[in-house]
Amino acid sequence: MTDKCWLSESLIDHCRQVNFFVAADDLEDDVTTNLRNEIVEFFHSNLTSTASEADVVLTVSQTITKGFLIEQMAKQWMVTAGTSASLLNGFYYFVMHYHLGDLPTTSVQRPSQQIRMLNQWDNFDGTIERGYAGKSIFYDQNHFIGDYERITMYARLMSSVGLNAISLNNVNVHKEETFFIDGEKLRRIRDISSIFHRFGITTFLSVNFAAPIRFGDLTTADPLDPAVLAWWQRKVKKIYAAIPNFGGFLVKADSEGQPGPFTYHRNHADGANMLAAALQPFGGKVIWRAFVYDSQQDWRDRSVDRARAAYDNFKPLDGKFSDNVILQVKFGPIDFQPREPVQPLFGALMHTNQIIEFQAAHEYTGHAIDTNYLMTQWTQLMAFNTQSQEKTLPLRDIPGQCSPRRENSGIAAVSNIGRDLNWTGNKLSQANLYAFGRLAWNSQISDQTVLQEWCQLSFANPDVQASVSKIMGTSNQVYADYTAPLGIGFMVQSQTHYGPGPDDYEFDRWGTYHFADRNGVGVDRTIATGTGYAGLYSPQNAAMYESLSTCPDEFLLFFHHVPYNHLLHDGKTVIQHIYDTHFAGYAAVQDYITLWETCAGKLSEEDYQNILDRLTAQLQNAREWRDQINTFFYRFSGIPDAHGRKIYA
Ligand code: GCV
Repeated sequence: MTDKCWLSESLIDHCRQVNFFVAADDLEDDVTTNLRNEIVEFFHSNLTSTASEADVVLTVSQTITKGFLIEQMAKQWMVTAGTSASLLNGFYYFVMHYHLGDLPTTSVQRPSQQIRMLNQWDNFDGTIERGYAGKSIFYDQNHFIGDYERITMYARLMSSVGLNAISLNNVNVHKEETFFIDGEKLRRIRDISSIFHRFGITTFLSVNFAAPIRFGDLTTADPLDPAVLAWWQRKVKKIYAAIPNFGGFLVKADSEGQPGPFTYHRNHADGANMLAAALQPFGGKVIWRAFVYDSQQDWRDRSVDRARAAYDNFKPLDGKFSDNVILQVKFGPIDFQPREPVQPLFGALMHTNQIIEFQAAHEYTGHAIDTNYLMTQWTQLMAFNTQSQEKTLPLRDIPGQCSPRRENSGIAAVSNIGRDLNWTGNKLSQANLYAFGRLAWNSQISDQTVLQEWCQLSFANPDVQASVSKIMGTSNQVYADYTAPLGIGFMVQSQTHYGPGPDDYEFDRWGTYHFADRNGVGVDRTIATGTGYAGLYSPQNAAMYESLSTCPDEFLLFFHHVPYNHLLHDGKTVIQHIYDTHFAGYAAVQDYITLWETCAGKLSEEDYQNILDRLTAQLQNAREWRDQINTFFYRFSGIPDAHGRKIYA
């Protein structure tokens, strides 16, 4: 049976005795109908016919503008929201926190981020790009699976944590998916979209910029050619005829082989604005990705720095995008690494709608084999002060404060779910899906608070909750320690992005180098002697990263090339830090296993074994990282471990 994740059986049992009343008057719609259905069918609770009989009264009332209000009045709880979608969010919030027992008598919940989106990287053939939890729940072998029960459960999980948008196919739009925007495929997309709609979630599609050519209708996709705009207008009209509440397009253009406006010597504002013009009459949006870089780089040429690419491409276009275009920018300048500084476009773009992009999928973060609670990293990134010249804002406030149209801003994550019965491959990775929703809704919330919530909702036994919380609480740092010392990044195997491959990328075309040699390691991105990337930040942040004395150690090798005996702020040398973290990483995973084994018999055998198997595989991975990375740097540096531990010379 499919795992219910944090909407567990014990939560459902707890809600069974609660009586609900739903009041929407003339604001009744598909979502309120679905809410009643959820109460009865999923939670097996009762719907009363009058408000006075209910324990909980759920009301749509336009007196509330955003989010929802929960109040305890005499013997009743009142949940009130301005829209049916927010009421549904409020309902799930209520049941989860009722079960947790932490509802205050009055609580106002307003979403921090307006668009709270998951990006599926699912392909029509059923594979998922960078997916580690089985095949797609939507597609298989170029067919729509039609497993509406599964899709409904996914929509429910999303809505329960306040997510409100989804894109249904990979941003790398291959041959078959190009045709999702028309014909029978569009009708099947409509069916999926209507499920999400009932849960207050808006559907988007990733589109192929060269679709007018791929459909065989035109010989060009030039965004300034009126025939191209007319083609998209016709397609968009058909889409809205089928799906009136369609959200719009997500576009990866001129990146890693995807077509885009550069082919026609046009810029990305030309490309995005053309699609935006076609969508505008229907209220649709274009979410345009800033992940544009030269993926044919020559490693010999050190003047090109991939980290600069998004900034160099998009900063000059600030203010040139239409109101219904949103630039979706990865959190860091490279690519979802275990440790990366915040992308300097954040705080520099002042006239462009923005979405911050995270990756819940574990591409560089352990493939859902190694335990990794990503929320730890996300909250650190969200708290980073961009110190922008015009406004001093942490990253979490950038979308809302720096987007000209606040409603066209937010955060997105690449989803980590697949057809595995537990959704995320590793049971513990469910926490990242839950946490992403919580972060999108409340961008101030701490990673520890969310972890406690998730543990208590997901596991009934207090010992298991405590053990999981202990393991996951340190898991993100442990993984970063043994894979990405001091922000170096990209020492993974190039084919899989899992396991050590310290030199795999060093002479490659992807622009991801660490420049380790016998004298030192790291990328000089300073203004004084390097690529100048550090200078893309606000003056305060640029100065902080530029100077060895103020650059945080966790990003030292991202910004500087230093000798192995360079001293970190704690007085340790770089080489000793590398050895220590790699030995400690392995030891930490050993401790995880010892702790986990004390949980045997205290949760379902399936979940126990799933987690044990993953931890066992993680230990093997941590061992490889420890020995290969330590040996790699020992061979270059010739410096022995100060503690005489085994390094395979
Ligand atoms: C969808 C990285 C991944 C690619 C991914 C790309 C992107 O390069 O390795 O699989 O493609 O990011 O975000 O577009």
